[in-house]
Amino acid sequence: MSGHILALSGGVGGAKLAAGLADVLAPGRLTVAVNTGDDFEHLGLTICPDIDSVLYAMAGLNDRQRGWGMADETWHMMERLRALDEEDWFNLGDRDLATHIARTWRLRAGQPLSDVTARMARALGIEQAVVPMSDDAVRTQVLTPDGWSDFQRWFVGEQCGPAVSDIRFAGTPGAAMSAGLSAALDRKDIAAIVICPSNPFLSVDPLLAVDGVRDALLARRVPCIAVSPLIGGKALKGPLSKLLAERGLSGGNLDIAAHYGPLVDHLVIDRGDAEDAPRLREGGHAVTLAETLMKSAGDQARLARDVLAAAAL
Ligand code: FO1
Repeated sequence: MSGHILALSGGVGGAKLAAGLADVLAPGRLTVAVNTGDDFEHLGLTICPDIDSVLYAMAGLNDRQRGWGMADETWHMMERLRALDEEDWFNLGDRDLATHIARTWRLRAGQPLSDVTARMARALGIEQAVVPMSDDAVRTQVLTPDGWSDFQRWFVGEQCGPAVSDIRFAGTPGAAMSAGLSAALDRKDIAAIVICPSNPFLSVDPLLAVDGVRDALLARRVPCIAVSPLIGGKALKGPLSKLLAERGLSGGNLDIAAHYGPLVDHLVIDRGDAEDAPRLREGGHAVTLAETLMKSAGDQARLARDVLAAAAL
C-alpha cells in the first residue's frame, strides 16, 4: 500500500470518510480537499461548515448525533443572541464559536483560507493536509419557487423545504484551485482519488466547478473511486433523496453512477445494494460492496480500508 490519496469531501458523510482515511493512512499520504460552497457570512463571521466538519471529525471532536459542530456543545451564546433579538436560525455552539472567530479575524487580516485552515488543523493535532477546494469565494445557491437562495438559508433556514429546480455555484467559473488541491493532483506519487459519500449535487459538484478540477479528473492516470451516499436508494441525512425525487430520479446508485459518469472508475456501494452491481458494471464502473454506514470511528476506518482496497492500494 503506497502512494498519495486525494479525497474530495463535503457534508457530514464526506467528513466521516475523510477521518477514516486519516486513521488508516500515514500523515504524508492523504490530502483532503473540502467543499467551500456551503460557506457564508453570518453575524459578521465567515462560516465554513464543511471544513469544520472535516477538522472536527479528524480531530475526534465532532458530534456524531447532530452530524455537524462539536460534541459536548453548549448554547449560552445563542440564548443571549435571542435575548438581543438577533438572528437565531443558524445555531452557533459556544465551543464552535471559537472556530468562527479564529477563522474570521485571520481572513479579515488577509490570510488565505488555505493558510487559516492549515493553522487550525495543526492546532487540532491533525497531521494530514486539509485544504479548501479554492481560496476564492464559491457560494452554492439553489433556485426555488421564491427565486435564488443562498445555500444555508435554504438548507438550515428553510430546512430544505422549497423544491429546487436549479443549483449554481456563484464565483465559478473563475475560482482557482487552492495550492494544496493543485499540488495533490500534480503529485508524481498520487495513487488514487476518492470522492467521499457526499451529496453529488450540493457537495461534490461545487468541487468539480473549480477551474481545472473536472478536466484534471478526466485526465487522471490513477483510479477515481466514489463512495455512494445512498443506502437502499436513500440518503442517510440531508436533502439528497428529495433532490433526486424532484429530478424524477429513482435509480439509486445508478443515478449516482450516471451523475459522475467518466469521472469515476469505481463505485463503492452498500452491501445491501448488491443487486445494483451488474447494471453498474454494464455502465462501465467497477463495483465494490462494503458497509457504507459509518456509526463509529471503527466503521469509518473499515470503510476507508475497503475504499483503498478497491483502488488496489
Ligand atoms: N445545520 C443545521 O441543520 N442547523 C444549524 O443550525 C446548523 C448550524 C451550523 C453551524 C456551524 C456549522 O459548521 C454547521 C452548521 N450546520 C447546521 C450544518 C451546515 O448547514 C452544513 O452546511 C451541513 O452540514 C451540510 O454540509
